This record gives sequence, structure tokens and C-alpha cells, in this order.
Amino acid sequence: MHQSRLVKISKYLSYHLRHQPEKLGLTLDVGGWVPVEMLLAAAAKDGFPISADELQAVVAKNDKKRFSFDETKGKIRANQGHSVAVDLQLAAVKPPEKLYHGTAASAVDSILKQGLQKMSRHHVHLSAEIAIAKKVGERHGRPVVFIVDAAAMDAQGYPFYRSDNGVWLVDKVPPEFLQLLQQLQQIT
Ligand code: HQG
Repeated sequence: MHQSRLVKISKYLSYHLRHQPEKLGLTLDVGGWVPVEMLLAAAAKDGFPISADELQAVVAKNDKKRFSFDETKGKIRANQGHSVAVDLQLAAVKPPEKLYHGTAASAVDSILKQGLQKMSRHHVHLSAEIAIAKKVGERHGRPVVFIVDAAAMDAQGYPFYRSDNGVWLVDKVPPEFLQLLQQLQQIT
């Protein structure tokens, strides 16, 4: 399948499986799952037909592994990033010492005052790699990266979760655990 078709399907799925399932007449179950057959039928009715093979390819090849099938392959969900109410039923796991959050330079003052907030999503998203955080920040403007003292947060009892695609999730990061990374331009 052509890369552009893959991206187009991924965006369509992200929108409906994270934010607006009702636009397709779908309801996600508590874990965020929806039956594959219902999804494909609803997409076709919506004028955006996706074949079963294309769906398989998107789940397998998506650059960030944004979607998963359940063990029966009968259901699909987005791995993270929801704004609708879902409980991904992730278990808390011990984080690495440092995690990273990329954002826009224009958000720095506010973040240093209020800490990182989850905004419209369910969690604050953190990365284990600086380069990934930088890319996330670039989506918002001139990028900056915060270093999160995950070890100190863990020691104080903040739970950390990791989505099936390796994104680290927390409820919030108070300012005392944040430090701006210097010399980001050297990171590629
Ligand atoms: C910012 C993508 C001002 C926060 C990525 C971010 C990620 C504050 C924005 C995933 C703030 C929310 C999530 C405060 C937080 N004051 N700004 N106190 N607290 N913010 O898109 O982390 O491609 O909801 O820094 O790869 O950018 O969709 O979060 O800039 O993993 O799969 O508020 O989305 O994945 O923006 O991105 P977002 P995010 P996908």
C-alpha cells in the first residue's frame, strides 16, 4: 500500500477511535475497543471504505503503532491519545530515571508556572527519547524539550503508565520536576 494511503487511513482512524466515534455511529467500549466489522461497515457508510487488508497493514506498519487489535483480532483500538472517556486498563510501571516532553517555546512560561497538564487528553504524554520529544514539540511551534525527573516523581508515588506503543503517560508533572533541556538544536 502506498505510504500516503496509510497515513490517510491512520488519520481517519485516529480521529474516530480517539475523539469522535459518534460521528460514525460507533460507541467505544470501556477499554476503547470497537468491533472491526462495525468499524469497516461504518467507514464504508461514511464514504471512506477501508478493506480488511488495509486495516491490517495500518495496524502493522503505522509509524507510531497507534492502533492494536485485541487477541482475537475481532476488535481494534487506539493505543493512546484519546479525548473521549476510555480506561485503557494499563498497569502502573516503574519509569526510567528521565523522561522527555516536547512542546512549543511559547508554552514554556505557563508550563513552568502550572506544570504539565493533560489539556484535552487523558494524560500528559512523555517520551523516553529526546529526538521523539523534539518531533512532538515541532507540531506546536518552535520546539523546546523539558527533562522530567521521573525517578523523583516515582519516589513520591506518582503512577506512570506506558501505552502499548511505548508512550509514557502521567496525570500531571508539577513544575519542580521539570527542567528545560539546553542545546536542543544538536538533537536530530
Ligand atoms: C501543552 C502525538 C501551557 C503541552 C504525539 C502540549 C504525542 C501546556 C499541549 C501525543 C501546559 C497539548 C500527545 C501548560 C501542557 N501550559 N501549555 N500548563 N501543559 N501544555 O497534542 O504531548 O501523532 O494534547 O506541552 O506524538 O503534544 O497523535 O499533547 O504542547 O505522543 O499519535 O499543551 O500526540 O501522537 O498538546 O502530544 P497535545 P502532546 P499522535
